[in-house]
Amino acid sequence: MFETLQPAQPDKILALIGMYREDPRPDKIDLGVGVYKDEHGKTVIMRAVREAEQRLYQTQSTKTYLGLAGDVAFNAAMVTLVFGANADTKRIRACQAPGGSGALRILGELLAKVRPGATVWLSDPTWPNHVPMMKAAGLVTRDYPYFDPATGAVRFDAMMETLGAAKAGDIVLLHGCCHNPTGANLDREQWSALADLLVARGLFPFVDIAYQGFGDGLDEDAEGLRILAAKAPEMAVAASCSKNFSVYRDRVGAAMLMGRNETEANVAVGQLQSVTRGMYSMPPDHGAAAVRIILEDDALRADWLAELETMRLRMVSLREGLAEALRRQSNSDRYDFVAHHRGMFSRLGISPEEVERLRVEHGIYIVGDSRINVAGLPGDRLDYLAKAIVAVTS
Ligand code: HCI
Repeated sequence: MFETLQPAQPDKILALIGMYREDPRPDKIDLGVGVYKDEHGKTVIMRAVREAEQRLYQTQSTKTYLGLAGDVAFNAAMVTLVFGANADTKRIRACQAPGGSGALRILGELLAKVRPGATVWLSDPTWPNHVPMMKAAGLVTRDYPYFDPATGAVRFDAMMETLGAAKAGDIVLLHGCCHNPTGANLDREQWSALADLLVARGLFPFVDIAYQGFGDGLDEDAEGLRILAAKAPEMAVAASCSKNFSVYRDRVGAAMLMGRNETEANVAVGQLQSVTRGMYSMPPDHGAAAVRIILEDDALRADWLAELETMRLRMVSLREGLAEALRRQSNSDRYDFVAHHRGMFSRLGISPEEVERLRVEHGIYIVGDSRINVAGLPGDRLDYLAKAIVAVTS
């Protein structure tokens, strides 16, 4: 059976985890996979998640099936978290999914079911897994310009021009906040202009929001998506709890869709559940149950928000620290964009060979496209890191 198979290409981001682990150098630095780490380099379980898990352990009396949509109270709480308290919830439906990735894939499957072979536009660059996920769902992928490596800014005019020429009915995949891998994001006016364009051209917005709360704040990070929701007749959203609740391995996410009216939204979510039935039936419960307990309890929610805000502010300050260190070491403002970017990532704009030299010569691990995980930055060794970056690039 398997004799004709060729070895699969490893996931380049996940492969870095193993390489870093095997590196014996004590001063190695891991800026690879997108996982939040504290100042000790640890990905800790958040206080509210620990407490919610304890409550779950004490009170859960059965592990019988919940149903295709998963935990319906989790789904309702996620709709409010993402779309906001004033959302038109009559037209919005959600289905719990195994992580943001699971949400992306099942929504991709649903869109391909509605419109076989439809085109989905992806930002250039985008999270590398977007491409195989959308293709596996049966969609055709194309790129819209997004990032200018020379300035570290969004190529907004070029993006609008390309999307302005897309066919009515095409799907546009957008990063809700904290763009992965670049860290460059749209501002409020740009979201608004983009929403007008999508509506005018009959394009379908599909938002991937995996880092809500890691950029400018929980509500601020959802602002673009909410601007879209206020203007667009229909949309889809893949939300992840992996990062903002730090529940990576528990696989917690939500696939959401907004229909033109309540009837269409109900039919669409029913079809989404028939997609999951054909793939894995039901999502895992544990992490979503913990998230639901937090979101429904005022005190736990407040503690979660406080810890999330500490994480966010740490990343903002590390950005400022690295930008300053790079300015000092390079005697230039080439890397100032690192301080203006938001979220877990920035793309430094150095070559794959320079990235390789950072790993081999300095034990510094970053993704081949020169994406750094800001949360992995060592606050007390930023000049050491900046010096190494300057050394391999000059
Ligand atoms: C990231 O690092 O971009 C997010 C984490 C991730 C990476 C590769 C596969 C799944 C998740």
